[in-house]
Amino acid sequence: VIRLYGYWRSSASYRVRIGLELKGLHYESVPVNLLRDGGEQRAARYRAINPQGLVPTLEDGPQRITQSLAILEYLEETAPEPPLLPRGAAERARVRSLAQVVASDTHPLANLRVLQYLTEVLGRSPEERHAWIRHWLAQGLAACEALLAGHPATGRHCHGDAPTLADVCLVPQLYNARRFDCDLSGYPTLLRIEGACLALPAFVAAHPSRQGDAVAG
Ligand SMILES: N[C@@H](CCC(=O)N[C@@H](CS)C(=O)NCC(=O)O)C(=O)O
Repeated sequence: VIRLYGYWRSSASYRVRIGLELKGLHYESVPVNLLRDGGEQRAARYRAINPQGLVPTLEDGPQRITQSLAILEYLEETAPEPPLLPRGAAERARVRSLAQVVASDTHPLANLRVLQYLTEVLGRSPEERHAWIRHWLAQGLAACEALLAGHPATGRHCHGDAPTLADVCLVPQLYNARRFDCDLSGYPTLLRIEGACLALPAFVAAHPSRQGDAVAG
């Protein structure tokens, strides 16, 4: 049994759901409510599963894996079809670097705990919090646009005509940027690729709005 501890609106959880769906793997969702009672992810019960106190965590039988990219690489190795990485070393590096622009350098800066620290500990206003989010998301998305637009390896998707780990990271990041009202008009390539992804059933099934713990509004 594969079990995914996650939260409907968490973009790192969303990445893993897309990967599981693309590979056609059946899994059980275990919701961890990031907002209830100061965050279930921080409670001792969940920290026993993931000491970092973050979602997602994947359990595959006796294996327990944290960090969405490590989980996705694990899925790639244990369920290689359809592949989410291209074949050549340089091509794989391109896909991984696109994924890491999002996962390492963009998403962490607008993560819940960072935003809570800005407002609750440093006393920043909601406007300053918003400016922070928009600034860092725009930097990350602009970098993705520059890396993808006009690159010969960019196709219908970030790399060629099938989704890879780069698409798996990009689509949740765009969802996240919309939540925070970011202006996306400067990223036509990203929007085109997002459109191609959202036409695929795996991306539809993994969408936050389709999760059992989703809250309206
Ligand atoms: N690098 C981690 C990031 C995990 C992460 O930051 N998860 C967020 C949700 S997207 C979280 O659990 N936030 C809870 C918090 O900040 O307290 C990964 O890719 O799995």
